[in-house]
Amino acid sequence: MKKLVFIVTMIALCITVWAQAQPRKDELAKKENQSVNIQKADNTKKGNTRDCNPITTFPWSESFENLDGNMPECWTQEFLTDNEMTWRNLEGAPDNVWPMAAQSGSYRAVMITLPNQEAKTKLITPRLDLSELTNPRLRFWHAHYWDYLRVYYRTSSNGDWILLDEYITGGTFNYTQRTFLLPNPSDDYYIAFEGETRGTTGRGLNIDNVEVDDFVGYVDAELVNIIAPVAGIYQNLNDPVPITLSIRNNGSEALSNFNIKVEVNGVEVIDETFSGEPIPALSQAEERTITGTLDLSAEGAHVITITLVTAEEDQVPTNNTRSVTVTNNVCTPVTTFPYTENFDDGTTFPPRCWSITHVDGTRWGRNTNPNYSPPAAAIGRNQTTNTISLLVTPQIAIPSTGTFLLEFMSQFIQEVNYDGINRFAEVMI
Ligand SMILES: [Ca+2]
Ligand SMILES: [Ca+2]
Ligand SMILES: [Ca+2]
Repeated sequence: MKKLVFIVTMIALCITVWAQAQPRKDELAKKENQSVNIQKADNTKKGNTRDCNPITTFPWSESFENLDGNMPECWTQEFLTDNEMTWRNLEGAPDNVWPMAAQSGSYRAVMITLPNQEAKTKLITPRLDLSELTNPRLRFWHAHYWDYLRVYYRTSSNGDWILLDEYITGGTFNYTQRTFLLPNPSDDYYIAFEGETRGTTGRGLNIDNVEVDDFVGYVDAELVNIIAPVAGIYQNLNDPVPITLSIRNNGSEALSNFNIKVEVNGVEVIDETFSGEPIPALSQAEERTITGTLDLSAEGAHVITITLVTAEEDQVPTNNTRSVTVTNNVCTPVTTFPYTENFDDGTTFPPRCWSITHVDGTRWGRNTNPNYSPPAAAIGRNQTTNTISLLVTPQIAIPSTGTFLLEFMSQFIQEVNYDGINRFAEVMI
């Protein structure tokens, strides 16, 4: 018997030596196939769920570290294409993988094919018993270029996979963390990361730091953006100015118990209890217009600072406040003549009480080229053909008697660049 084992070993060694002596062009493919076979065998052994108890202790996480390059126990893989390509536990960047490292630590799960190969494989977590959790939350990091990633869950080992999210537009070039509340928790729950490699341009799919925990008692209201008022210079803001906010609830429970505090130049002008529909837990940003409005009719710059103040302590108070500056010019009609604007004062453009209407993309600006009306002129420049923009004077109260003359200096410059595609036209006043 010992002799037989020896002979078999010698034959295996000979095959290995022969394989190593093959031409270089076959080597990469062979290496890949070998590692696939090893992983398949490994998965069969380690992915055998008969020996795997469900995960019942949370937070639960998988960092893919300290596994001697094996995939973690009780994770399984499901091949969806004839090209059975496994997810592997990789360090560094073999096979041209991008990114070239793990998200943290040294290892992550990677699915990559050789150039011109396409494959689809699900990497499936061990069985998770979520029955004791109030708000089971999934977090994971992923990165991939061109290849596709889809994330699924199922609520029993023979249930249908249900799509949680997909990342299929160009890729996620740098590691990005995703967070989800897991729907329909059960005691036989699985999450699948489905990689789809897409031939020559893809550089592999990377997953790291998969975490499932019970997301409870967490408060984080975020003021994502002040949608209105929009920062800028306005004229004669005499009407009440509405406030529209983009609010995201990063917390674990629906958010309704908070106040919106508004200051203008450091003076509180609104402290309103939120009265709209509650914003769901872990929501997308939602747009809400509050009841209070602003009086910005006074002349000058108004720094508007808005803060969300939650009833329970906010875990991330740094994202609760945003500011926007709205400058109001109180403009009265021009009544003194002659009236002149030479665009030479460089402090603001357009000059006070002038306005610009971007009808179709032309940009008006001030230019100090000495060839123009020294030392500066208003320049309207378009970079595509046939665009229109209006540079508008202040309101002029022309008396009903007398004769009033409009005079302006202008120059039209047109350049067509050598490839004949873009046209740069300038109008100078
Ligand atoms: Ca890791
Ligand atoms: Ca917050
Ligand atoms: Ca001038």
